[in-house]
Amino acid sequence: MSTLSRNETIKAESRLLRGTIAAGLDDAVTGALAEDDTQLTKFHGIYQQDDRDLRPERMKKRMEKAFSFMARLRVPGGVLTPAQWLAMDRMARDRANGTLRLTTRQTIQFHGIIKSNLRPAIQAIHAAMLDTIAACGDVNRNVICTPNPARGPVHDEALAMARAISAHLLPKSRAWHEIFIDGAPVAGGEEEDEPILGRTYLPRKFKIAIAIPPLNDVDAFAHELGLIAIAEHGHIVGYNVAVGGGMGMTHGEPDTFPRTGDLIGFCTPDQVLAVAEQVVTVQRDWGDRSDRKHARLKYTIERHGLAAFVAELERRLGFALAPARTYAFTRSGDLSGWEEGADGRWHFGLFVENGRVADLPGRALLSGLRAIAEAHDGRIILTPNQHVLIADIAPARKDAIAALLSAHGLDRAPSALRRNAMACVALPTCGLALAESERYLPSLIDALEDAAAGSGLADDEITIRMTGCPNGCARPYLAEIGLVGVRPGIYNLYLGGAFDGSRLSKLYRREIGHDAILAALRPLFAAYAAGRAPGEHFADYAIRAGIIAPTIAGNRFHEDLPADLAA
Ligand code: SRM
Ligand code: SF4
Repeated sequence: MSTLSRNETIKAESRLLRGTIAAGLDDAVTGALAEDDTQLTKFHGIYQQDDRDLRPERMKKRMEKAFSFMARLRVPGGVLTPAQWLAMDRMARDRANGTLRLTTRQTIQFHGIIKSNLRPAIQAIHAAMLDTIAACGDVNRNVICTPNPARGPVHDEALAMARAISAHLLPKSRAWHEIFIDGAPVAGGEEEDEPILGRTYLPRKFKIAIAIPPLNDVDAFAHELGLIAIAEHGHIVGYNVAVGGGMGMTHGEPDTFPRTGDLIGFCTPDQVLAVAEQVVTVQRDWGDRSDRKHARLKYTIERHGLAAFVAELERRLGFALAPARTYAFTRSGDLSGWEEGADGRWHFGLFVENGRVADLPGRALLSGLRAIAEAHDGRIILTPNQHVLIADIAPARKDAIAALLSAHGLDRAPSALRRNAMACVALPTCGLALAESERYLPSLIDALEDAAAGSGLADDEITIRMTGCPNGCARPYLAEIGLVGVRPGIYNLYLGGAFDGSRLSKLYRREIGHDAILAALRPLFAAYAAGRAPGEHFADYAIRAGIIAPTIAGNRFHEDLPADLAA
C-alpha cells in the first residue's frame, strides 16, 4: 500500500480540525501559525499568506515574512442581503486590506488580515449570519448556482438546492465555532462525528455547481459534480448529472490535466442530496490519499473507469440514474446591465473587473456598492464570474439605484472583451503564483481592445481568462482564449475552449510575453472578422479554419501530451 500523504496524518491527528490553531492565535511572538495548523485553517476558510512584493526587502533585513491571512466566505448560490454586504464592507475596511475580492466561486475573499485581527474578523462575519466553514480544504466547497432571479421560481428552486447541498455536506465538527467564535468545547467534551466526510475528510477539495440552461455561467463541466437543471413549465423537474470535471494541472507533468465532467444521467430534485452524498462517499473511499496531485475525483474516475464509478455510485444509491435529458447551453460568463424579471422587478449585472471591489479613479466600486446597499431592499448576488448582481429592485426604486450607479461611475458598460474576461488573484498574495494575473490582465485587455476594434470586433463577445499558474482558478482552459502563467511576464496561450463552456482549449503558443501575445492574437482577430460564418464564435472559427486541431484526447488534455494523443 502506498504511504499516506502528510496532510492525511495532519487531518487524522487534528481532533476534527482543531489542531493547535486556538493556541497559535494567542501567540503574539510571530505573525504566523504552526505549519500543520496552516493546513487545518483551510477547512475553516482561512489561508495563511505573505505579501510576496515585500519578500526580498524583508529577507534582506532578516525579518519574518509579512504574514497575513486570507478568509473566504461560504455563500451557497452567492446570495447576500444588503445588510450582510454592508457588514462585509465594514469588516474589509476594519480588519482586512480595505477591499473585497469577489471570486470565481460566487463568494468574497478578504486579504491582508493580520493574526491579531483574525478572530475579530471571523466574529464580524458570524455576527452577519455568515461563515467561512469549508470554504477551503479537503471538503465540499461553496456550492455555486446560476444567479438569475429574472428566471423566477427556477432560480429560487436551484438556489434552495445549492443551499441544501451545502448544508448537507458541511463538516459536523464544531471546531470553527470553538476556535473563532465562542471558545467553548463541545458539551460533555465529546468529539463530534463526520458521518459523510469521515474523520480524515476527503482526499482533496470537492466542488459542486448548478447550472440553469441556457446559461452555463457556472462552467458546469469544471466541477466534481455539475448539476444541470431541467425545467418544465417554469419549475425544475430534475437535474442532469455530470461528474469528474476539474481544471488544475502542473506544467511539465502530463499525468495532471484539466478534464471536463462526464454526463452520467438524470435525477429528480428529491434524489439530489443522495446523489451528491454518494458521489462524495465514493470519492472519499476511492480517492488517492497518497499523492495530492492525483487526488481529485477526475483522477479517481480515470483510474477506475467511468463505468465502474457509475456502477459503484448506483450501488450505493440503491437506484439507477435515468438517462440524461436534452438541454442546450448558449453561453458561459455573466449577463450584465439591466434585466427585467417576469414579476416586474429589475436586476442589474454590475461589472467588477477581476472581482476586485475597490475605489478606483472614475469608478468607485467600494463606496458605490456601499451606497447602493444602504438604499437597496432586494438582494445582492455574487456571480460565478467575479461580478455582482443587484437583484430584486422594485420598479419604484430603479431610478434611485440607477442614479447611484451613475454617481459612482458604475453605469458605463465595459467592452465586450473586458466583460468576458477573468483573472485569478495571483500576486502579491497567492503563494503559488508564477506570474501576474489580476494586476496584469487589465492592461493586456487595453491592448487587445484596440486589436479587436481595429478588426471591427468591438462588440463581439470572446471569452478570455488568465491565471498566474496552471492551477486554473479562473477556469482558463474553458475560455476561448486562455493565458496561463509560466514565470514572471511569460504565459502559455491556449485557444479553442467553447463559448458555452462545453469544450476545453488546447495549447497554441508556449512561453510568450506581452508583445508575442498581441502578435499571436492580432492576426487571429483579423482572420476571424473576415472569415467567420454568421453567429460563429471565435474559438469555433479557430477550429474550423484549422488554426488549432479540433479534438483533444477524450475529455482531457495536457500541454505536454504526445502529439498523437493531443491531436
Ligand atoms: Fe483556486 C489554490 C484562489 C477558484 C483551482 N486558489 C488556490 C489558492 C488558495 C492558493 C493556495 O493554495 O495557496 C488561491 C488563493 C489566492 C489568493 O491570494 O486569494 C486560489 N481559486 C482562487 C480564487 C480566489 C480565484 C479568483 O480569482 O477568483 C477562486 C476562489 C474560489 C472560491 O471562492 O472558492 C479560486 N481554484 C478555483 C477554481 C475555479 C472553480 O472552482 O470553479 C479552480 C479550478 C477548478 C478546480 O478546482 O479544478 C481552482 N486553486 C485551484 C488549485 C488546483 C487544484 C487542482 O486540483 O489541481 C489550487 C492549488 C491546490 O489546490 O493545490 C488552488
Ligand atoms: Fe494562485 Fe495559480 Fe490560483 Fe492564480 S491560478 S490564484 S496563481 S493558485
